[in-house]
Amino acid sequence: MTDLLSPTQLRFPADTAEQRFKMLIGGQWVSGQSGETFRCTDPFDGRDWGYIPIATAEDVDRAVASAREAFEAGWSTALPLQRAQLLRKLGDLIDEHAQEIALAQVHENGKLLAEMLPGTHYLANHARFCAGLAEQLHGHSVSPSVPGSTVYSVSEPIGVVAAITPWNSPLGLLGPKLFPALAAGCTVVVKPSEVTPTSTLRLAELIEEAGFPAGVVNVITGHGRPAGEALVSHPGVDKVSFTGSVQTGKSVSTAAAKNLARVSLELGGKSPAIVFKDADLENAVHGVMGGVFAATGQTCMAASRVLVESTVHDEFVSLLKESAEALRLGDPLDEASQVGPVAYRPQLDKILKYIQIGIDEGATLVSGGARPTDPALGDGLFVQPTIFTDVQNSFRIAREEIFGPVVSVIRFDGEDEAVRLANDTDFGLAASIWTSDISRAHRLTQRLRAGTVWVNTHRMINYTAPFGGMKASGLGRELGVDALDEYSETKTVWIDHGSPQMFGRSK
Ligand code: TXE
Repeated sequence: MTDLLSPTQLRFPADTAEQRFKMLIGGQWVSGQSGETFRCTDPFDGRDWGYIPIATAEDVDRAVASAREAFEAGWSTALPLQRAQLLRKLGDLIDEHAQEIALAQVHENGKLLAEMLPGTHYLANHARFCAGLAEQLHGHSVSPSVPGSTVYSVSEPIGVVAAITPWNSPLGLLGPKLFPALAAGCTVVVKPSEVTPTSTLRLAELIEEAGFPAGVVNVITGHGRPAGEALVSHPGVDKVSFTGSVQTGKSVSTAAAKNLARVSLELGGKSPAIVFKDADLENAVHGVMGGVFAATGQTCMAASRVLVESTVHDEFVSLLKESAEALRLGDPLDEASQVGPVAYRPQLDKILKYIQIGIDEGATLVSGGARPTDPALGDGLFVQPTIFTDVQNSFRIAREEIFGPVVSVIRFDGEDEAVRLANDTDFGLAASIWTSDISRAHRLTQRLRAGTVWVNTHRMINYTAPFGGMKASGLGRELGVDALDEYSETKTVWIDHGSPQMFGRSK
């Protein structure tokens, strides 16, 4: 599909710059109570496009009230088949409109079209997977240790869900919240990142076209404050599902706790890739490159700490440097590009600041470390793939999430030291082990404190497999069958067979 069109043809037409987007509240497309807007900026060509409404606390109130009404008006008790049919239809519509949905994300955050297009078909498959889950909502039959009762549990939807999403993969990270919530019978208010709101609004049009009843899905746009904060602290919200930074995750969690709303959090990481001397080194280099430089390093599971066994350290670093320097930075619409720009200016500034911190801490800058000078990249928000060696695990560049194409290489000797360094982090999202020793692989998967452990791969994810973090990387699990639990409450039913009551009628 894409190879028929050149990057120039794929750029947004000029009139998109003036497009006025609306929010979806209770089945109505609205501009918001204040009428105020903000703009999106394409990180490759720097062009401002679109006017996006800034939701006020009143807009949030209306969205939550609409979600509650839709929940009670029938969505929570709709037949599983009805919910499944709508999710399947949505999956088909996403496939049909894959190119425009992928393009909207590329213009929002600069991710490669070559990654976003398959990512959009994956999103469609994820919707269909959750359609299947809608028809698999089971309870349990219980055998109580008391006589004369039949006891069973049923799964019921939690209620109104607030879904707060970040900018690095706006729809790829919304699907894991939205689809299982809808499958479970919840209604949803989505607040996408202010950096990437339009792809979510486009998805909302498809949700409407698929035939979801008004109010089942609402989208409000705006910044963390006031829109996001008003939503997560709203007493009408039963569950908050958040993906973003640790700092914001803590404040979201505190706000939700005031209403005793349930919370799940998918936060950051500082995921180690552990390369042993018995690994296929070339394969490990390619895996680490994909782990840390794909998506310009802006992924929660980035292989940002690479632990390499001393005896193969120098060979590994030289292969990594050679491969990193051969990466093609370029227009995200061009199929030949391998690394796109950073999503937005503050993130670029943050990455450059951390590179300076690494230099000041005494790490050795082996490759990259600056913005590229290639005139073909124009003013795009690019940064060179950057490799630091001689990094101590105590350095800030080894402990804090940079969220960019920056990798810290750390030496180790033997399995015990590898495990100690890998687990010596506040985070616990993911880890990868690179080895050809199957026994070692099994031993280490048990010893690593991370929600996902890969062997001889990194950054693999699929809607069938649970994903989430230990320690500061979050709370709860997304994806897989487990995701339904995040949006369900268990109700236990006791049916007495007619035994005498404790304070029964006296004879
Ligand atoms: O995140 P925020 P930002 C990390 C990454 C990045 C850093 C900052 O290290 O450099 O976070 O990114 C909404 N109440 N990750 O500033 O602030 C906000 O509008 C309710 C890791 O974008 O966490 C957006 O929709 N909502 C990560 C969302 O929260 C609030 C993905 C995320 O914003 C809010 C993104 C508030 N008080 C960033 N304040 C990952 N785990 O993949 C903000 N928001």
